Formats: sequence, C-alpha cells, structure tokens
Amino acid sequence: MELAPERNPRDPVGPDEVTVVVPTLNEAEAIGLVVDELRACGFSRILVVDGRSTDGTPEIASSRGARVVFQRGRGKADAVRTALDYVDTPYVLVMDGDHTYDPSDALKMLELARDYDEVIGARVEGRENIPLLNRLGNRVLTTIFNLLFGTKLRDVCSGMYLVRTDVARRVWFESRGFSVEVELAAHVASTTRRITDVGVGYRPRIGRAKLRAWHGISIAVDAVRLAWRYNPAFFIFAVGASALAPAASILTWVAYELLFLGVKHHVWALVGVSLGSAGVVSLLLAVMALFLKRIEYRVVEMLEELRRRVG
Ligand SMILES: Nc1nc2c(ncn2[C@@H]2O[C@H](COP(=O)(O)OP(=O)(O)O)[C@@H](O)[C@H]2O)c(=O)[nH]1
Ligand SMILES: [Mg+2]
Repeated sequence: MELAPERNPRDPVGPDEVTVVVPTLNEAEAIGLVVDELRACGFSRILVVDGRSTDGTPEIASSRGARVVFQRGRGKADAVRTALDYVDTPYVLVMDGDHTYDPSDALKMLELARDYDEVIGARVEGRENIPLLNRLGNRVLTTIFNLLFGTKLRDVCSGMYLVRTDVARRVWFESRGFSVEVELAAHVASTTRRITDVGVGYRPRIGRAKLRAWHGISIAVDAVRLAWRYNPAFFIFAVGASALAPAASILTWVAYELLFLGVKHHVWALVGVSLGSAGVVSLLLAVMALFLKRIEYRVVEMLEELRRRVG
C-alpha cells in the first residue's frame, strides 16, 4: 500500500485541506460566479448548504461542480452547523455566497492557518459596501469584543473565516445563543487564544440581502450577551456606570438654576451627587473587571504556549 507523503507541519495549508462552506438562500444570480471563482483559486471541495432556495440556486451550484446539501433547521447559523456533518478536511472556510468576498483573499488567510485556530477575513477595503446599520453594529460589537477579550480583531462579524474543523465541531456542538461567528470567536479568544485576522476586500453584493433588519438587532443582542456571559462583573458595573448620564443632566440643571436664576434645589443636588458618585465608582470597577480578565487571558495564553512547546 502506498502511503501519502507526510505533510510538513510547517508547510502552509493548501486549498485541498479546506472545505469551503457556502450558505445560500436564493443566490441564483451570484452562486455560479462564486463557485467558479473558488475553483479558479484552487478550492475543489466546495459545499453549498442551501436553505431551500426557490430560484434554482442548488441546481446552478451543482452544475458548476459544487456539492450541494440542504440545511437542517432554519437560518444561516443552522446551515453552517449542518455543514460540519459533511466536512472531512482539517479546515473549514465559511464564505457567503453573494459574491461579496474575493476567494483570492482566502489564500492569504491559509498562510496563517497552521498557527491559529481561527483566521477571520476582516473587511478593511470596500466597507462602503456594508449597509450603514450593519457597519455601525459591527463596529460596536467588535469594540466590545476586543474590550472583553483583550484581542485586537477588526471585524468579528465577517462572513468569511477559516477555522480548524475540530475546533468548529467542539464549539458548535451546543449553542450558547450567539450568532455562529461570534460564538466561535468568543470560544477561541477565551480558550486557546489562537485567533487573528487578515485584511480582505468587500465587494458590492449581487442579489438581495437576506438578513438585513434582523442582523442589526441580533448584533446588539450578541454584544450584551457577550458581556454578561464572559465578564459578568464588567456587565453589572457597566450598567451601574450608566447612572452617570442622569446624574450629569440633573447636576447641570441644578447648577444652571443656581448660577443664572439663583434658585437652590437641595434635594435634586443630593440626588445628582449620589447618582454621580455611584456612577463613578461603578465605572472604575467596570474598568477593573476588564483589566482582571485581561490578566487572566494573558496567563491562559502563556500556559497554552507552554503546553504547545512541551507537547
Ligand atoms: N442556507 C442558508 N443561507 C442563508 C440563509 N440566510 C442567508 N443565507 C446566506 O448567507 C449569506 C449571507 O447573507 P446576506 O443576506 O448576504 O447577509 P449579510 O451579508 O450578513 O448582510 C448569503 O450567502 C445568504 O444566501 C438561510 O436561512 N439559510
Ligand atoms: Mg452578504
């Protein structure tokens, strides 16, 4: 029996070690082009996970050489989870099927795959092609994510990311209630910490968006849930710090009345000062909660590094 040549673990990951998972829902206009581009970049294992399109998307995809399966459940998240039942390569690249991502950017992501559990394709060029509400939501969520996990990621909600199949299987086995992208990134950032991103372009979408309105809301919910789940102390004190807003308005009004009209509001002044003090203390504690968690993550990172060198 002839054995396959042993791969050098330092060689970059090749497209043949990757299954490209493309979730689709009525992407007939785009999917043919997307599959062609992927193949032109050397990806031969293309798995289109369809959400029961009615416009012929599955037929077009399979006529261009992709494997097509139908998803369990509903929504893009269930589609991505379904895909794992069919993947038999060490890596998975998830990519939207609307022609927004350029597969040649994915090749840059492969270069980092040996050193990381997850590589995100961060949309740095063509951001104007992301709808405004999503752009704002993505920025807020990414900022909160980085604060919570002490990471420096640029785009946690990207629709293109490369992940080790075993890691994805572990994480997506049970849902924690986040969108799949956030769930995966949060898991890696809080355990092995081997997560990074590569700048990629974002092109105008072909066809109509499927998730738009929902998306903004689910991104906001994800941000709040992340804080609550991964750093409850921060969450509680951040809520407490919001007392600073009413405190500032009350004190401004009290000061105005006193300085310009000579009216004294003793009780309101007391309320304002109390709220303000509680807010300041909460704010300091929230910042402290972030720093403590960062120290924890740094220790986790060092232990992981040590484990890798020994093992
Ligand atoms: N299988 C499946 N794919 C979906 C579903 N909803 C959206 N998609 C696909 O997921 C990708 C991203 O959706 P899109 O509408 O572009 O959302 P956005 O890029 O996040 O604004 C596209 O390829 C869609 O066809 C779904 O319910 N099932
Ligand atoms: Mg899209």
